Order: sequence, then structure tokens, then C-alpha cells
Amino acid sequence: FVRRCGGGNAAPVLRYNSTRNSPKAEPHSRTMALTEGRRCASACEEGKARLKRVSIEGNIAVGKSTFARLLQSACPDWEVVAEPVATWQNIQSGASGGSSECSVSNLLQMMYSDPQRWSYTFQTHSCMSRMRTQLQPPEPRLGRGQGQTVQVYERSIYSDRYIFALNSLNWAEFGHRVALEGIIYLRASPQTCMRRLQIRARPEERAVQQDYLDKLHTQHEKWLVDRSTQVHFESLRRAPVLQLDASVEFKSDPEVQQDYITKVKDFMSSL
Ligand code: UDP
Ligand code: DCM
Ligand code: MG
Repeated sequence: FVRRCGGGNAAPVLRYNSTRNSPKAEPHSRTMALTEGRRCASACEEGKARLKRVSIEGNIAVGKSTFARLLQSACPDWEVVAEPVATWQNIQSGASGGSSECSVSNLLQMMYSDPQRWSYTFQTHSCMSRMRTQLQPPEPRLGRGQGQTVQVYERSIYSDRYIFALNSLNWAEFGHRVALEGIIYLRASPQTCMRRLQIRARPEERAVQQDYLDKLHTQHEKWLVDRSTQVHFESLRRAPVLQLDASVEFKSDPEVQQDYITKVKDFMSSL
């Protein structure tokens, strides 16, 4: 799963609404654009009081990316940030010491092919890449003059932690800096997710079994419906959850889309 490449290993931030040009990140997300977030931290501090951060959570292939794209079209002032799956499929390393050569690894594939060897590495890397993204201040142009800045993330470090893995981040230090005001839970049966996973047909996910999606579903339910998962932050424990029924085919139903967008806007106003 490792191949050679040219140089350069900057970690990109995938946003749906950037006006800059970008290469295709994933085949199914043509409108996704790529920017490198290098804005200074003080801008974030300034914007803190007005900042609303919400994550979209849900099982693998439930429709998070699909919904995120719909949300970005309906709410162009919001910053909707895609899960950086494409970067996990293209981890670049090397290119140091004057050499322009580096290698590219598909860490997602490595994780599914040999979970015992690669799960920890994958979880650590994916969570750190998300952390880097979510610690960045909002794009300066967003929410100007409207009294609020909204950032919507596809998944969060909290699902990395409470759904997929326990990892070694220093949570006491970082937890409050990536706090969420609310969570959108796209809820569907694990059977629906399996059907969509097969439609999407990511090569890396070919070996995913129904049983695995069942377990992830249970974890989501415990965290976001029963709220019985032991979480480590008071604010996260209290964060309101908007449940949307993702078992309906919202992708091809404009009426459902309209209804869900309205619900998200109302939810956002209530935070
Ligand atoms: N999908 C669908 N109907 C829907 C929502 C999604 O058929 O109402 C399909 C979508 O086109 C994709 C697959 O389900 O092929 C998984 O969707 P997505 O990548 O958005 O899921 P994610 O893993 O981001 O939750
Ligand atoms: N993934 C994972 N662990 C995480 C986050 C994601 O194993 N902490 C995997 C599950 C999917 C892929 O990454 O195969 C992307 O997730 P999705 O398809 O739900 O967007
Ligand atoms: Mg996705």
C-alpha cells in the first residue's frame, strides 16, 4: 500500500465552500475544495464568542458527506469541513534531508487489511489530522457582520474517541479548544449503512462486515441517544443532539432535504 511520489507533505484541510481551485479529493465529492489552513490563532480567539461549532455524526456510509454537501449548498456562509479521508488514503512521508523522494501510504487500507498492526496508528493519525483541522480558526470571510460564525464538521475527535478508539491524546489540554456546541446525529439502521457502503464501494472497505457496523451503531446510540457513554467533558455531556432520520433517501428527495435543512437551521439558532 506504499508507493513512491514527488515531494511535499502538507496536510490539507478539505472544505466544501472554498472558492480556491482544488484537485478532486474523493470521487463522490466533486464540489469539495482544498485550502491550507494557516490562519493565526488570535483570529480564533477574537471570534470565539460568536463561534458555533457542530459536528455531523453517524455510522460509516450513513450519508454524512452527502448531507454535509447539501448543508453547504443551503448555507453558503457556514464553513462545512469534510472528514479528511482522502488524506488518510494518501499519507506522504519522507522527502527530508534534501531528498525530493517520498512514499505514499494508504493508511485506511492498511488499517482494514491488518487491524491488529495498524488500527492504533490509524486512529492516532486520523485523530491528530482532525485535531489539526479543528484547532484552526474559522475562515475570516465567514459570518462577517452576521453576529455568528458557524462551523460544521463531518465527525469530530469525540467520535474518534467514543466510537472508534481510546487514544493517547492529552484531553485535558485540548478538549475545551475543540468543544462542540451541538451534534447532528444522522441515524439509520446498520443495515441501511451496509447497503450504502456497498453502493459507495470504497475498495478499502470491501471487507467491512455487518457485525462491525452493528457495533458502531450501538456505540452511536449509547453516546447520542441513551447518553450512557461516559464522556470526560461536562460541555460534551450537555451538548444538544439533533437527530435526523437518515434511513430515508434524503439524497434524492428535495422535500426531505428542505425539512432537514430547516431543522438544522433552527437547531443552530437554538444553540
Ligand atoms: N446515499 C444514498 N442515499 C442517501 C444518502 C447517501 O444512496 O440518502 C449514498 C451516497 O451516495 C454514498 C453512500 O450512500 O454512495 C454513502 O454516503 P456518504 O459517503 O455520504 O456517507 P458517509 O460515510 O460520509 O456517512
Ligand atoms: N474511520 C475509522 N476510525 C475513525 C474514523 C473513521 O476507522 N476514527 C474509518 C471508517 C470509514 C472511513 O474511516 O471506513 C471514513 O468514515 P466514513 O465513511 O464514515 O466517513
Ligand atoms: Mg464521509
